[in-house]
Amino acid sequence: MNKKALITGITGQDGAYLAEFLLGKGYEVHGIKRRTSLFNTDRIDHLYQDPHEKHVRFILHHGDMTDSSSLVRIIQQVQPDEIYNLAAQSHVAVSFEEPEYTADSDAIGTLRLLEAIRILGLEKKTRFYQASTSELYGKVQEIPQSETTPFYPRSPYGVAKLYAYWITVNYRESYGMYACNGILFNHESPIRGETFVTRKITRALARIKLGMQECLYLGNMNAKRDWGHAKDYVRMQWMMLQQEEAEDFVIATGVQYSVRDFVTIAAKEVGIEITWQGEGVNETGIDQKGKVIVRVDPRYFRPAEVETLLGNPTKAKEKLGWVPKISFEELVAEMMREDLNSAEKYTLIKQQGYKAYDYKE
Ligand code: NDP
Ligand code: GDR
Repeated sequence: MNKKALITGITGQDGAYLAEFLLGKGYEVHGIKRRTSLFNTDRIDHLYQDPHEKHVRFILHHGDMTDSSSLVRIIQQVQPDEIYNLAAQSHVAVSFEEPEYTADSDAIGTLRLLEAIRILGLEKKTRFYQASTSELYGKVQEIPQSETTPFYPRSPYGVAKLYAYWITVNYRESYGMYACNGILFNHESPIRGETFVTRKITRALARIKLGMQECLYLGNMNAKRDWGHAKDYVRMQWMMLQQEEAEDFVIATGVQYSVRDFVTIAAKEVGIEITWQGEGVNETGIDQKGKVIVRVDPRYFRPAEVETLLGNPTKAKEKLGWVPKISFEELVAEMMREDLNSAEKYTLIKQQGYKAYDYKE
């Protein structure tokens, strides 16, 4: 019998990579997808299997983290061996604009899943992974951050995830469930959402390179992050559910760069040398022809900022033998290459008089 995994947030960056990874391990993979007016399955289309065929191992269910009835129904039907709770309103800046919804989906949504497991009597069968985050550290109390560093979240997103973290620990301790938190630092890829800073940068630089856009507008250029590749991080999510005992782990590279560094390194990949001038809201990035291609727009500043994050992944290395396989430079190069390809493809399609619906101007 194949093991069954249920992934919430399967249409997201991690959901797509994890589904692919688990299918490769022979799992039957079930995913929860919320109703949207368009398909919104771009990241998982290559995994789709016609439900009319025999031996289908990839199955989608309609459900929502804010709707207990759907979660209970799906878990009852699937009887999963493992649940990966990746669904979330995951954008920190947006959480300031939609704080209540963020709490409902990210905090209470996690409680709904844990309660569903309990109500259905699956505490001993179903293992639970919670997508916790380095945003829990927020205003950092220690450098680098490990499993024992105190939390100090700085956004409605971080606070919602703090609840989700502790309710996962609480259900483990109260009901003997195998439930654990992966405290993951930022991880990126060519399928990262377009409004997170890395993807925003690689997408814009590709367009600037091809003359499709003049300038890239960013917020806090000094913010520092510990950026890894999503493929390395989903492998770790699975590893965390294969242990004898459930434990929480920090997953990070242990190296940090600023947003400015990211822009400089990504630009080099496409042959653009950036010189930085000015500071704060007046900072600009100038290319070798003297053209300003990066400006600061205070619209992208957050009401409270997380200035610096740097993870200490020693526990994951020592206990699970996990080390990231993809370097920062390889990550940036891959993202840059993919965004350049998409922009080139879009230009060609447009030149032929067609519309490319999957590319946003
Ligand atoms: P994405 O934003 O790419 O994906 C989020 C997923 O959650 C999407 O499938 C989205 O669906 C789904 N979702 C959002 N709200 C609901 C809802 N109410 N009901 C059902 N599904 C919903 O995030 P990532 O893949 O990058 O991250 C995965 C998880 O890991 C998230 O919980 C995130 O907070 C957490 N995390 C991410 C890190 C990172 O650097 N990527 C680091 C640490 C933690 P839709 O496609 O319809 O929007
Ligand atoms: P983050 O990622 O908030 O760390 O959350 P994001 O890429 O949005 O921001 C990283 C840093 O870059 C600064 N920044 C900008 N950010 C965005 N989005 N757009 C800009 O124009 C811009 N300019 C500067 C931000 O201020 C910030 O300091 C991500 C998400 O995936 C979360 O779900 C996850 O939990 C954490 O990573 C770990």
